[in-house]
Amino acid sequence: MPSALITGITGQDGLYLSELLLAKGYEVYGLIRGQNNPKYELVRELVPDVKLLTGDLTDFSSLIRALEVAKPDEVYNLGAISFVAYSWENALVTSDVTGKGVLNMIEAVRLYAGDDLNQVKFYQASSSEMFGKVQEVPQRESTLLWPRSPYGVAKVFGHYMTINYRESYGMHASSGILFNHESPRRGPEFVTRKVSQAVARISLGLQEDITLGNLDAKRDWGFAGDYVDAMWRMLQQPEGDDYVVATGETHSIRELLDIAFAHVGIEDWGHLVKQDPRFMRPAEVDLLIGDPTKAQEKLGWTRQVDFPTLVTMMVENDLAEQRALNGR
Ligand code: NDP
Ligand code: GDR
Repeated sequence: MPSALITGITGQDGLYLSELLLAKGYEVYGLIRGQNNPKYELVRELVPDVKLLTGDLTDFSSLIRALEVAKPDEVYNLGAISFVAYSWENALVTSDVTGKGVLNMIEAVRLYAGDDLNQVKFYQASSSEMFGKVQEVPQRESTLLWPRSPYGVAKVFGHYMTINYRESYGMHASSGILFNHESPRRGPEFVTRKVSQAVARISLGLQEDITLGNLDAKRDWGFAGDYVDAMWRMLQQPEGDDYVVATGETHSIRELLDIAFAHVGIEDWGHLVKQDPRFMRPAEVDLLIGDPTKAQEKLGWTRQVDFPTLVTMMVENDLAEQRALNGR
């Protein structure tokens, strides 16, 4: 039975990836931080077969200990401070976790694996946010990186460290440059879930309006369940490599609002959406659109869920959740 260690187990991707690996017959270990993590029960409930180990990406010895218990064939480094807006106000801790945390994890893997470095395959969760002020449209593996946030800069560090460990030590280390991916499990601080929750609550009479930032930003949004499959496929290749994972389509926040509101029968949402500079970013990434050709050709990966289906899935989930919470 193959074994995998996942950091970021309590996050959106950690949960989908554990379900995928458990279904494939893996023994799955998840790294969980903190002395009383509020998401512990959620993980226990959704993926009870995952074995949880205590550790933190900023605590090197905890990573070594986790590797010695899990004895993994595959390590998926998904743990990060992942909210871009937060990273301006918390740039140092973002650098420590999202940047240096990658070095801690991959160095721990190198030391743990010893002479047989290829016995442990490593996946790094890199991000389209590294493209930032885009130098090419669509963005591909070779596009020049120009990050626009402390988060993006930290991810660039982790990306190049992963490549460096592959080139320096011959490790099976892959960097997945994933574009935005969403789901009903997305944190409510991210714009898709913020919108799906608000639209559900507005249609049920529980909320009057929603306050957002830049409505003209464009993202290449896919479904998280499809994207964790690409992570797994990368580690099944004969060698580590870098792959862009994206849909190849881009949509604005306005289009997101159009589809979400239309699903609850509201065609004209202008009076329901307010804007506040609080939600604007010091430097914005205006247009992200990825070219997933390499992932399609080399990994045989394709996305299954399109944008309208994703948005309606999220609104439906929030309608059910809000009805249950509020007895409607
Ligand atoms: P989430 O924000 O949902 O999850 C982040 C995870 O990281 C949580 O489990 C969190 O744990 C954990 N974490 C935070 N700090 C630490 C730490 N110091 N030590 C160990 N773990 C820590 O992110 P997603 O699931 O959406 O994303 C997974 C990864 O993919 C992240 O690295 C993200 O940056 C990257 N990514 C995500 C994309 C997306 O669109 N979702 C696109 C491209 C990249 P806790 O619950 O304890 O806070
Ligand atoms: P992003 O996701 O920054 O792309 O990072 P987010 O959903 O936070 O923002 C997407 C775009 O929406 C605009 N926006 C708002 N965003 C939020 N959160 N709240 C608002 O009210 C709002 N109004 C407009 C933003 O300005 C932005 O342009 C996500 C994370 O998962 C990262 O970890 C990951 O690396 C990238 O996706 C790819």
